[in-house]
Amino acid sequence: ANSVEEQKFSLKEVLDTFSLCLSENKEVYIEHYVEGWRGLVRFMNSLGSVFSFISKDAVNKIEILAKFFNGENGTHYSTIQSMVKYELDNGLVDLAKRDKYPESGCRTLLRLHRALRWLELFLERLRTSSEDCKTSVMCSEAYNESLAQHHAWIIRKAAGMAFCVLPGRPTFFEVMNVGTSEQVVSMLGDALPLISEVYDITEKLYAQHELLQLP
Ligand code: 1PW
Repeated sequence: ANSVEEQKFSLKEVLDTFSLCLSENKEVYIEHYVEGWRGLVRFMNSLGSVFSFISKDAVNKIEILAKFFNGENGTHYSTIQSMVKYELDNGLVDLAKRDKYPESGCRTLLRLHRALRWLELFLERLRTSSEDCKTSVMCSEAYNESLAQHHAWIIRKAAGMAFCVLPGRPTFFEVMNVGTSEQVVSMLGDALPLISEVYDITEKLYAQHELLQLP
């Protein structure tokens, strides 16, 4: 990204990307999902270097999905629905343990999907928080309620340390580059239902196909 783009960065644009994810018949476009994640990564990186260990894994997952999407079987990776069907029909998913397909689209997207729940819970806390609320507390509460359950002890430890040095609520709102705190709150109010819908649709799809515990 050049500096002009960096200047333009606003969390609103990032969250808007997630609203492009849904097709008319409620399928989730992988292209926009991945694009939304790229924006979130830029956001995390702007929070400081402690977050780069967190964003590094997200970047890795984004690149795996982008490779599928741009690859020779890319048409099958147009939506999460088509990806699940294609990979399952062709036996391209390790269901019990990581083996022949350690980096299937399905298991890779599941990691981002779980992290999206964290984001949703965290942003919801931010939205309803008062001025003296601590971002570190909101962030770790959201984490413990969601993603932490899927992480090994060592990762939970490292994540907890990163949360501790999160900037305070005023700085955090500034980094979002949305405007006044009232504007942030209203933007979050608009964006969260969309993120939550994308999350719910993906969750249902994965549950239907018994993919929620993919190794
Ligand atoms: C303040 C903004 C908040 C955005 C939250 C999204 C970030 C989610 C990334 C957490 C990554 C922590 C370190 C990596 C852990 C991986 O082991 C784990 N990956 C994820 C995304 O949870 C599981 O992936 P793996 O090891 O099964 O390939």
